[in-house]
Amino acid sequence: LANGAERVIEVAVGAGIEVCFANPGTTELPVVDAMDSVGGIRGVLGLHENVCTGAADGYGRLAGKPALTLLHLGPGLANGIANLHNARRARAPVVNLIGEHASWHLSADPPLAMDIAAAAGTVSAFQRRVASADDAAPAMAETIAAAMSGPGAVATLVLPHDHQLAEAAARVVAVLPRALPAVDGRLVAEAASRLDGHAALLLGGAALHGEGLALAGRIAMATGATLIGERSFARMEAGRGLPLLRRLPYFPEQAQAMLDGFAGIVVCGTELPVAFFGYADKPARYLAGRDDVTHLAGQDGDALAALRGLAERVGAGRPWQDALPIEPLPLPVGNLDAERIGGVLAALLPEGAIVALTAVSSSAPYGALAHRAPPHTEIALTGGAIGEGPALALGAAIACPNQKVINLEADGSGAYICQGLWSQAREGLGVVTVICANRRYRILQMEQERAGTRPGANARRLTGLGPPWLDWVALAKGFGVPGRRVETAEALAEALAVGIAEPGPMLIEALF
Ligand SMILES: Cc1ncc(C[n+]2csc(CCOP(=O)(O)OP(=O)(O)O)c2C)c(N)n1
Repeated sequence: LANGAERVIEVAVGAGIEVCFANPGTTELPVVDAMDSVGGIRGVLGLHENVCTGAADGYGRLAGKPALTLLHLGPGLANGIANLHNARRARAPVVNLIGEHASWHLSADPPLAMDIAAAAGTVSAFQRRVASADDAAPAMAETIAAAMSGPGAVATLVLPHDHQLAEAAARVVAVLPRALPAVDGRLVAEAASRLDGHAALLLGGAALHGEGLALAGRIAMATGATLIGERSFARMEAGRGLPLLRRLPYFPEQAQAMLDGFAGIVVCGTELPVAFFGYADKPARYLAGRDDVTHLAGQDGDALAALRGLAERVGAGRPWQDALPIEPLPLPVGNLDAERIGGVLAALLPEGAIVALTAVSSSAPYGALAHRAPPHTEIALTGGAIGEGPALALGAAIACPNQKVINLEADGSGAYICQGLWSQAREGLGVVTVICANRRYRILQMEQERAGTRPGANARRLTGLGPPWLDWVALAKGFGVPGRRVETAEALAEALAVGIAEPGPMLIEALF
């Protein structure tokens, strides 16, 4: 005999789920106990719900199957929403288990009661409330299926406490994800006719790694088209020998200029590119008004099938080969800046590493060099909600235990979620966090400079991060992670080599 919570865990384990990033409360304790009585799930405690949800995002992107999150009622879910938003944008498969008050107690309006459905609705492609203990297993099966449908989705199950505890009949349930929509053959033909040496293939989603990227490389070799990667990508492979992707710039006039340079654009695995923000005097929808654009597959489409069709159509045979041999990168020297940080990382990166690229204004120089580093995987901030790096890295390291994870993080962003370091230490994960410590919200100051506003006292105080200055080595130590502060490229290289060699986590404060 089993209770509702145990049925939920049984279904999860049966579907191949192995990890639960949790921050439980009283209403989730039956699920916690069920993880022990049923077995098969590794519980990972996050000291803030955004650690749990960001880790589930990173895990889902790399494992290709969902992790669970276990969050306490509406307030716990609310704390995790920013990174569920990033997960939704990444099309990462995530299954949220949200405890709820006993169904008979809810009408008493106890202090933690909140409109869970409203909160879940902003980030979930699917949500369901368990109606009885017997409903727990089928509800869980539907939720997992929703998370695994299409490229992946955030799906949420709300579990009233009484239904978790009540005895539940054994039921045979099937997890039946929805398949990806079929590719339109006419679009494939149209796309094939557009691609030549003046055209570009703008890629996102599954087109940025593995088979998708290899197919894109073959298509580029066959047609001469330039490959471009979407800006806020979920998972991308880069490095020597892999197809070279140009990266779409952040600022709209630069992105527009890049895309305007091509006659004929095929978009596959992502939506038509738009600016991060709308500025009255700047471009916003980069491909609007053009008649030489084919949207072959969107972010919920079957990018792989589309590329397979396209490769066949253009007669793509030869795999990608770089036009010129790529020399290993030299190690930069001198005082640190974003360029030198990117240079040191690209030069020392071990093959097969995973780089969580969340350093906002300091990430771009690394991106420009990534093609010259050994082959590796990058995961980025998809939804622009900062404060995800250490959590993404946590999830990535659990999904890929044999790969080194390096989180290139900014100090402002890292301060949202520094307790993620504690979970890295507790789980003994090989994560190196490099904090690009420019001691300000630099991107906001850049935006102000671009807007031509003269910063007053408030503007300076609200975009500067000190005094007091954050002491990242002390913060890391407090969370159980050894740290070093460096101010030169030479010292960064030395510290990074140590971090890469050590099995456990390490933090490097790169001050500039
Ligand atoms: C959840 C969330 N809160 C606030 C913002 C607004 N915001 C965007 S960038 C930024 C500061 C970035 O500073 P930092 O992380 O230090 O990176 P830098 O710009 O210095 O490279 C802020 C506050 C956001 N994007 N997401």
